[in-house]
Amino acid sequence: LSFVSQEKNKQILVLGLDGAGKTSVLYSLASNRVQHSEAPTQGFNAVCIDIEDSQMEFLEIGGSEPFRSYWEMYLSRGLLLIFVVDSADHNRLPEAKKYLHKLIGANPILPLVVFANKQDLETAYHITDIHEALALSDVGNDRKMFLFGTHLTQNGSEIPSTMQDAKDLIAQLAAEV
Ligand code: G3D
Ligand code: MG
Repeated sequence: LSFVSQEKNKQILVLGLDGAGKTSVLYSLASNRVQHSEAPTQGFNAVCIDIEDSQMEFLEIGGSEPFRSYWEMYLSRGLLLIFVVDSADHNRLPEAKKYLHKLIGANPILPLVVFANKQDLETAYHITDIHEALALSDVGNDRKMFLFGTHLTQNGSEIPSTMQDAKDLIAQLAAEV
């Protein structure tokens, strides 16, 4: 596993606070089956996913404090940013918002795909509330921005249709860049 990208590969950044579900989302997108992560990501996690004719490299950077300084460094070579939030982690939404806006502030055009994850949890905020909590109306007029409500529950089951839709959209966005 390497996070050094070949030039023709398209690198997609997967960021968000620790525990949001980044690794689970990534594994599930790769296999089209729900697959939860087994352990918190230490540092980096790179996964190559074949979509249509191209191979895309998804790079997750650990969301815990020591790794956050790397986020901005990788922004310049990212094709698009996937930001994952735990919709039920109400206390940390302000923190997620702060980091998201720091990231997008550093790049005014990078397309943004937000996964409001863990929609299966009873206390999860609806995506309209996530939209507001993350101040997504402030992401800029020149930026493409998409918000998906996602949930990963039964290990091994087919990924939910919103996840498949998100995957198709990501492929389309990456092809346009
Ligand atoms: P991260 O990579 O962003 O740090 P992980 O997050 O993918 O490691 O997931 C953190 C925890 O959230 C994991 O549980 C994982 O199974 C769980 N999780 C991920 N997505 C969902 C979801 O949509 N719904 C629910 N209910 N849980 C989810 P553990 O128990 O291993 O910490
Ligand atoms: Mg992880």
